[in-house]
Amino acid sequence: MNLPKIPLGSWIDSFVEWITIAFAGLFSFITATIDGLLNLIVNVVGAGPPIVFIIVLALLLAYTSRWQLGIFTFVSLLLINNLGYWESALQTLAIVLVSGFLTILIGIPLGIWSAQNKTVQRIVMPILDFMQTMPAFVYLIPSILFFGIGVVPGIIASFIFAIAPTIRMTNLGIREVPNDLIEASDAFGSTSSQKLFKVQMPLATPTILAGVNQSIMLALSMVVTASLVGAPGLGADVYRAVSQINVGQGFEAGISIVFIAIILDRLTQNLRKPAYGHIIKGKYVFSIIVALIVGTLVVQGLATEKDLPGDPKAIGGQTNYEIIGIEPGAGIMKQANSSITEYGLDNWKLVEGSSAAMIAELKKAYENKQPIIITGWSPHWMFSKFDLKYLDDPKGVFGGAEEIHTIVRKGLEQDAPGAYKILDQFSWETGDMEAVMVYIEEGMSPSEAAEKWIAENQEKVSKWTNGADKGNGKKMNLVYVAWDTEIASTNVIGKVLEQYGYDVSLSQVEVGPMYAGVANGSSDALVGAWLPSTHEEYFNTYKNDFVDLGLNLKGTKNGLVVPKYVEINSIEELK
Ligand code: PBE
Repeated sequence: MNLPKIPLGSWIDSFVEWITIAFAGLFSFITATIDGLLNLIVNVVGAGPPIVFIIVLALLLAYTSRWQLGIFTFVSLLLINNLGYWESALQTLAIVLVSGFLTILIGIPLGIWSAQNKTVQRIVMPILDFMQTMPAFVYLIPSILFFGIGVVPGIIASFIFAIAPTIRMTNLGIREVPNDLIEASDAFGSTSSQKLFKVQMPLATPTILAGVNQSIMLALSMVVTASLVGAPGLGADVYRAVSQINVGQGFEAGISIVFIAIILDRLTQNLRKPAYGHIIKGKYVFSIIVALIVGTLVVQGLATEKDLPGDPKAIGGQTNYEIIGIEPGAGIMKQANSSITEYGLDNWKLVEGSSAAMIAELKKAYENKQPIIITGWSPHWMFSKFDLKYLDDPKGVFGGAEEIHTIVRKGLEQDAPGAYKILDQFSWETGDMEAVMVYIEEGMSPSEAAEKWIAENQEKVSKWTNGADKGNGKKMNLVYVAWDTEIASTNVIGKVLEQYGYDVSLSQVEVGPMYAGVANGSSDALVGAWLPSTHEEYFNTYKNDFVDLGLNLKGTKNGLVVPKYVEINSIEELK
């Protein structure tokens, strides 16, 4: 059968585009509210020196879950602080608390509603199944378009992923209230709200809280995923560690997440029946906590009228002092961080995420003529699609024009001399690479774009394959990172090798793993080594374990990029 492909993807695209425009106002309201809530929490928990918060939380845990848990909380939080993950831990805690709060706010009423109404239940339950099984990553994509890069899309995606248990357990809890009790309350003539609040809810509370506890745990499990779109915290630390193959850092951040999970789990499980509830009444303890929170807020409100420095009309105020970055392990991220120190841009922060998320953010800002600063590089299709400019970099932090090198594993020359020769002879110009990138941006798949470019540039390609032995089905693996430049080059050279008889597979990985893969021989080659400065560190770490075949392209550039309508011209003007 030869049915045409159903354009499901493009329908979803148009639908999302429509929502983005139609509900722009609502989305900015939600973004601002969640951001505000989050800052509030970060400010309260981060108000005093860490030790104050540590002691308060340890006492609370001891109260709800016995003294052993109190000691565990005290020691594990001290350890997190000692390892240098305190700020991150607070961010993560705040993210989870906000997701948890939203879950309760929306999940419990929905659960009650579906317990009272069969039709609602029939509609809600399959939707919940869908929400839980759809890979959570997928929610990130529209979330970026709706809420921009940063913590908010991360929270929304976590919330969608995590809300199901709260709704389900609330529904279940209320339905499980024994029928004779319901009949009794009916017989006494209670109204349905009396029945709900005096009979059903109190009896269902343990089940509902178990659902909330599950939701909070699920939200915590989303922190690493959320960091892909720029949510800060321990999740971002883990992601960075993966990106740079930093085993030690990954473990430290990971164990910090485990500690937080244990603390939150025990706290939410025992909140209703505190271990020492018979000694001090729960309501006193919780009043003290509330008083502490309110007190901190009041003191802070009085002390901090300051807000961010400078003129709100200046670029900093308009962009929230954020430079939109890409994958944390990218060389350009290191350069962007040193530009912040070198130019003394103390108020600014670099948002980590991914190239795709950055581009989405650029598109959105560009359509609304809003100022934005991104980490940009050329060749790149964004320069042909948007009117952009590099900010001058008088201190040369982003290095000068660079080369892209081809690097292969040791032993490839003996094992696959033909492929080695092709990789060695592979060389093209920025215009070539840009053409492939534009094809992809216009909707072709990377492999179609590569095929099209190859068909149009037979002469160039024949110079690469000149004198090389055919592949005869020999297997070849190429590694690359999902940067537009590398997607283009890797697909082209992959296709050329394939057309020359090799059985080629492409693996998309993070930056560190790309270098490590070729160095340890698990991959055959990479064609995206930006040298000498962008990937200097990775190159130096692994240079004795692979073979550098020299450049395949020259004349690249990295820097901070803004749309032309932004009125500054130099990084110095960010100060
Ligand atoms: N880039 C594109 C990469 C190299 C290729 C500039 C984003 C980097 O910064 O590592």
